Amino acid sequence: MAKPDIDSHYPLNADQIASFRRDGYVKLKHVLSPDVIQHYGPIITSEVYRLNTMHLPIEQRDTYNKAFLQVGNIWTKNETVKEFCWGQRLARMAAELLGVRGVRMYHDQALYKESGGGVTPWHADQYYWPLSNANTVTAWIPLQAVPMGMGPLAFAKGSHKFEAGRELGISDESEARIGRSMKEQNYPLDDTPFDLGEVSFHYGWTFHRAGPNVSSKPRAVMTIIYMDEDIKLVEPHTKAREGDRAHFASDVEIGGVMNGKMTPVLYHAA
Ligand SMILES: O=C(O)CCC(=O)C(=O)O
Repeated sequence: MAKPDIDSHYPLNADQIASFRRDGYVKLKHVLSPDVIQHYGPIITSEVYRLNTMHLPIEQRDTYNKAFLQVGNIWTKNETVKEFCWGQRLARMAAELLGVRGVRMYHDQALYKESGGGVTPWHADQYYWPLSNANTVTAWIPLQAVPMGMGPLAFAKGSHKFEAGRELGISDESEARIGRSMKEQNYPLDDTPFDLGEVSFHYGWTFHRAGPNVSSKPRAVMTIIYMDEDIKLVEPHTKAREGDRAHFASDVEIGGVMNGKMTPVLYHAA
């Protein structure tokens, strides 16, 4: 079967770019066609269940593990998933939203919120990443529509400029403390469904969460994390960041550009 279109240009207008930079995220419709989702979705899903190592019943897990099955770096294990992650459309959008010449892959990560899966507590992704600047972006790519009952990703508008709470990993404490401070600081909550083909992009420092999946089906989502092609590795300092360095940058020197074998450039403006 011919490869469905994951490469053509998705023209972003000035308002969409401005709202990403002002609000810390943007939700965009019709980014992926039903054909693309039908082609890649089942392959990603079968890799998630093949590679998943979480086999405890939901009620025996902690809050983090109740939120989703998490399987990363699938691009290194499956050629079709690699093809999807290498798609030029999403990578170019990431570069244009960030306003950089090019982006590298940081990693991919599938996040499957099972039926009965719990909330994804408030957090900011960059807490986990030993990276030198804020030009990082997660593309959150639902592999079906996400109605409210499945736990769509929700954002605190403008929160990427707010620093308190960045030191908290995903936990009951992050849910309580960041949730409280987002209310106190009056950051509006954007908690809305996703259509089929809609994709969101959020900065690494944007605070976000997701509700539980009260539907009878899993919420299948792929994410691709892109970063400025010139971003550097910084001293990890925390256990979580040491883990990321070991996974994604074992061949990069502290202070050096993140140009190791796990983090190739995916898009560079001609
Ligand atoms: O999918 C979720 O529930 C959380 C996703 C998330 O935190 C992310 O993609 O950064």
